[in-house]
Amino acid sequence: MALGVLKSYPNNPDVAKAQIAAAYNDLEFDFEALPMDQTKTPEYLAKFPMGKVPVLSSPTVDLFESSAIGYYAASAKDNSPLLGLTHADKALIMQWVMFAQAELSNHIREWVAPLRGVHPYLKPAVDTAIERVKRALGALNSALQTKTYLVGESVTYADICIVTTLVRLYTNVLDKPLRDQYKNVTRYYTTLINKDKFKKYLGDLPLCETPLKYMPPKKEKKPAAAAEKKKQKQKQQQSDAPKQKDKEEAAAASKEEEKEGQPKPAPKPKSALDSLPPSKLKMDDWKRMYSNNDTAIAMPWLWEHLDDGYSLWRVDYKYNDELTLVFMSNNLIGGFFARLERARKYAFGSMIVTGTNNNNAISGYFLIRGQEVPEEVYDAADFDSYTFTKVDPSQYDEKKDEIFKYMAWEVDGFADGKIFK
Ligand SMILES: N[C@@H](CCC(=O)N[C@@H](CS)C(=O)NCC(=O)O)C(=O)O
Repeated sequence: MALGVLKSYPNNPDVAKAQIAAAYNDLEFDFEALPMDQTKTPEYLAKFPMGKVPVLSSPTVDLFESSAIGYYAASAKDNSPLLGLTHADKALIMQWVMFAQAELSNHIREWVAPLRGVHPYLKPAVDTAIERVKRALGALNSALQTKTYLVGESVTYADICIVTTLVRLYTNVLDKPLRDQYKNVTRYYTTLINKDKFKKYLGDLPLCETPLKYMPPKKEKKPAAAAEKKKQKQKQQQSDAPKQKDKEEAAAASKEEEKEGQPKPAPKPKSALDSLPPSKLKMDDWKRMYSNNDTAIAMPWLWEHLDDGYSLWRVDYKYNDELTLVFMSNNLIGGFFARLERARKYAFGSMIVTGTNNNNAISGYFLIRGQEVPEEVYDAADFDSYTFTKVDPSQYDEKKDEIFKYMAWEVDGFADGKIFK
C-alpha cells in the first residue's frame, strides 16, 4: 500500500528524494501533479502553510519539507539501513541531510532560479550563492576522496538527499570545467544516478553542457522613432537567432523539468498537432519571414498565409500589479519562453513589457498551430499566470493594426520584449 500521495509539479527532484527512499524500503508513494496556483488556496495553506511543493498527504500525517517526507519513507521500516545502524552513523546521516538542505539546496536554488527567470536576478545575491555552493562542493569533494557512499558501505538516506539535491546543479549550471574541479563529487553523483532505484525516479539525467546564463537586460528604451525600435528588435532577433545558445538554455531549463523526478516517463508520443490537416502556413517559413524581413513585409505575408490551421491569441500576464523593474518583467517572459520549449515547433509569440519601473505590464500575441491552446503550451509550469484570449477570425481586420504593433514592438509605452521563435 502506498505511504500517501506526494503532490508537486512533475519531475521535481525533491519528490524523487522521497520516492527513492521509499523504494529502498520496498515501499512507494502515489503521485499527483499539482498546478502551482493550487498551492496558495486557503485549503492548501491550512495543511501546508508554506504554500510550497512537494508535500505529502496521507491518512496518518500531512507533511511539507521534502527531507521530512523522505525521512518518513526511510524510517517506515524498523531498523532500515537507510538511517544507519549505529548511533554514530545515524548522526552522520543527519549531518549530511542537514548539509544537503542548508549548505547546498538553498544556495543552489538561489543560483539557478534567477537564471531560469523564476526569481529576479540580482548579481550580488547570485554570486554569493555560487560561492556558497562551491564551498559546500569543496567540502563534499574532500569527504568523498576515499569513499563510494557518504556513510558506511551502502546507500543511506544521506546519499539520497545529497544526490537529489545535486540534480539542479548538474543539469543546469555545472559544466565540464566546473565538474572537473569537484571530481569526487562528480564520480559519486554519476555513480548514484545510474543505480536502478535512482534512475527509476530521476530518469536519464543529462550532464550540463551549456550552463544557464543570465542575459543582461537591454538598456531601457526611451520612446524612440520606429527605426530605432526596429534596430532594437533586430538586435533581439540576432540574440535570439544565433539563438542556439538561447535554445540550449531553454532546453536545459526544460530538461530539468522533463528529466528530473517521477517514474521515468514513457517516450513522449508525437504531438497531436502533427496529425492536424496541413495548413498552407508553415511555422518555419513564418519564423524565417519574420526574422529576415521588416515587419511591414512579414505581416502581410502572415495574413495572406493564415488559415484555420492556426489561431491567434492575445496573451496577458495576470499579475501585472506585482511587477517591479522592467528588466525583471522581461526576465519573467524569458522564463515563460524557456518552459515553452516543447511548443517551439508549433508556436510563435511576441511578448512585450510596456511601462516603466514599478508600473509596467506584460502582454503579447501568439500564433499557435490548431484552434486550441495545445498541451505543449498549457503544460508549461507558469502557463496559469497568463490569460490566453483567442482572436476570432472575424476580428482579424479590426485587430490587424494592434497585432502589427506587437510584432514590430511599436506598442505605446514599449519598454522591452522577447520573441518566442
Ligand atoms: N525546503 C523545501 C523547498 C521547497 C520549495 O522551495 N519548493 C518550491 C518549488 S521547487 C516552491 O514550491 N516554490 C513556490 C513558492 O515559493 O511559492 C523542500 O525541500 O521541500
